[in-house]
Amino acid sequence: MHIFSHNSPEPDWVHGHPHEPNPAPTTDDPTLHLVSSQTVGQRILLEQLQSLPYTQALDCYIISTGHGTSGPFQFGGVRLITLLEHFLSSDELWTYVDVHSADGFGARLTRDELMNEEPLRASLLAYQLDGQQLTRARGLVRLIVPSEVGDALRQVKWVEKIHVMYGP
Ligand SMILES: Nc1nc2c(c(=O)[nH]1)N[C@H]1C(S)=C(S)[C@@H](COP(=O)(O)O)O[C@H]1N2
Ligand SMILES: [Mo]
Repeated sequence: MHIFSHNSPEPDWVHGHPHEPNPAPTTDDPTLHLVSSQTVGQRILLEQLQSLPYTQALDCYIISTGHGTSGPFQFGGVRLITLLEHFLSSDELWTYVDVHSADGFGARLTRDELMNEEPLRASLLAYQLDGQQLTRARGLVRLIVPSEVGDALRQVKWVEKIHVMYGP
């Protein structure tokens, strides 16, 4: 059981990712933690994710600078904005989220970008890959940002914590 600080410093990955992708998750548990300074933290089980509206992202590529491109993949899961709207009250004035993985990786997404995505190119918390359950080894639960086609730095495997942030 992890205790997450509400006032954590800037994550290292905000300034770039010098390292090679990690090959394996650090735990087997796909449970997510939604953390915000304005509400009580919430655990989100895989079954809860699966009960929210299902969305697909077609023609996704994982583009690695080090070891080439893989895909196209069809990922399935829950839109990140859908999850946030479901678990946060509608009067919360959050402005961005930091999505952290169990191995210390992560990506930042703004509310503006999440609200303005095309439905079939939307950022997902993915638990399916090409119609099959995504395995833990392949990243379950994985953040997929279809619009990112540069270096895979937003395609976060093993999402563990979504930190809701306020202000600029
Ligand atoms: N949790 C986590 N996610 C990650 C990384 C990582 O090290 N840890 N590396 C990123 C990088 S640099 C790449 S290239 C891709 C590799 O994805 P793949 O293992 O599906 O090919 O994952 C991205 N997501
Ligand atoms: Mo990479």
